[in-house]
Amino acid sequence: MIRRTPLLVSLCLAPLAVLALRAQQTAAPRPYDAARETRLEWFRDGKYGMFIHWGLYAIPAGEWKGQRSLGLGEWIMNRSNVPVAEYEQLATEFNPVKFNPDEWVQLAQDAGMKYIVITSKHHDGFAMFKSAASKFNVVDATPYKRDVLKALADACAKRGMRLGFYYSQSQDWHEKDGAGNTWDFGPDTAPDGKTELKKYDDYLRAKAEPQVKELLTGYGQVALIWFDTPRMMTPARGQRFADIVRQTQPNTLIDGRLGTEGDYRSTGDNVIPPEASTEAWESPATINDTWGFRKDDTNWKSPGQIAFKLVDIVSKGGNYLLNVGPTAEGVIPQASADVLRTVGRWLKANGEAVYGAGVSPFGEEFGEWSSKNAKDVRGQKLFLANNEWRVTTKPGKLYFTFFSEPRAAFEIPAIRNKLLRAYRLADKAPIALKTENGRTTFTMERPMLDPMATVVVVEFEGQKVEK
Ligand code: H79
Repeated sequence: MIRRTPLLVSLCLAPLAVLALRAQQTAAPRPYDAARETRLEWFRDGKYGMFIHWGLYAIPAGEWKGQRSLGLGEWIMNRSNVPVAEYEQLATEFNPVKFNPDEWVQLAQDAGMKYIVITSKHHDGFAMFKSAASKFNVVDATPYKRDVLKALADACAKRGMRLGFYYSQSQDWHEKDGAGNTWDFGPDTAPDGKTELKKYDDYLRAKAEPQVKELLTGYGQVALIWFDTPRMMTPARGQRFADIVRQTQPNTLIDGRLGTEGDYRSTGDNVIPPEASTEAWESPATINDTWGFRKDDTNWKSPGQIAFKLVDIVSKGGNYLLNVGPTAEGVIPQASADVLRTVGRWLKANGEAVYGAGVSPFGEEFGEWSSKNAKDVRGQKLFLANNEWRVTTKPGKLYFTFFSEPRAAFEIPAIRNKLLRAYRLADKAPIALKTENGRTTFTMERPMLDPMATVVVVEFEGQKVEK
């Protein structure tokens, strides 16, 4: 069961939206839906996707009029209260001459990622595609004049990469009736938090709904639409978007932040739940501390950290949607590309433990709830994570991934199936299993083959683990 209230989201969203998000994330398991399960097949197998946050905010890159603007790069218009008329001027400077969609797709492939999700329109309201619903778009408002989503869609189609679009359906700081721009247009709601002060449905019908329809008609097969921050999204409003998606491209997935039920659950930003769930879910995450490019953020996660999060997520039944933030010139920062390629090389040798793999049959390896009444930074019961190893499964196989060298012989958690043999995944070197008093252990050769993460496959009799 996924159950958490993301800190950033709780800090930032209007209280109503927080309730909506929380309700969605703690909803009871849903009835089996065969059509949904079919739509989800590639997603469940793929496990690892590239998120791309790219927009006008890459130009200021975290600095407005010589002043550092703190927070997420793509939030600069909000954090620095930039008036619409002034922010629009950024479009006249957007000319990403180094944008090479083939290189981006090649990077995702080298990284071992199976899908790409790119911002088609973030909260700033700027469309990275040609749109008849708003002139504030990359073709009509910039000197570049080219539809970057189309170029990326073509490159993805050519290379067999699935492509989805992030679309901020609710917040649109460019529009007087969109949610979120309080500095130009006043608050979205009265102090009661309910009475709406903007003609929100006018905005939805005039811009957001037509643009989502455009995304689903002009760019080939769309893997998914990634909605975000469902402020003021009643279930009925959400349903209007769901209907557009289903009627236009029935196989397109809907993420968990539409405001009505989607195809899978989205965790909070950068949140990995402490427990496994068999319902499809995805954790959107940053590779540094921002989504949109910031020139001052070089706090890149290491390949080892990324590999751990990926296997951790997979062992809990989820997907990892890992973000990169290209520069205004259209370049994915070299440091982030290097990290991704290092993890990609690891996946080349060890991907069998990741792609299409099932959840851990155990769970004790995740860690434990603090027995003291401690709370974490989100105000929730503290979970003390253990990061030494994770396990994923396929029929007849357990994949134990070690992130640090076991300090003693490793005891395989008890299962009823007969254990057949063990070997290292990357080089197939056999590993001896030793059974004493019904307990089976193995000892890995030291130093471990890959200090970042070494996978040991344990084969057992039968298809499924019996406990
Ligand atoms: O697209 C990425 C984020 O921009 C978006 N979701 C991911 C995928 C997102 N929208 N809202 N939030 C995340 C929560 C935002 C929190 C903050 Fe803030 C923005 C913290 C700092 C900047 C709002 C503005 C609260 C403080 C300042």
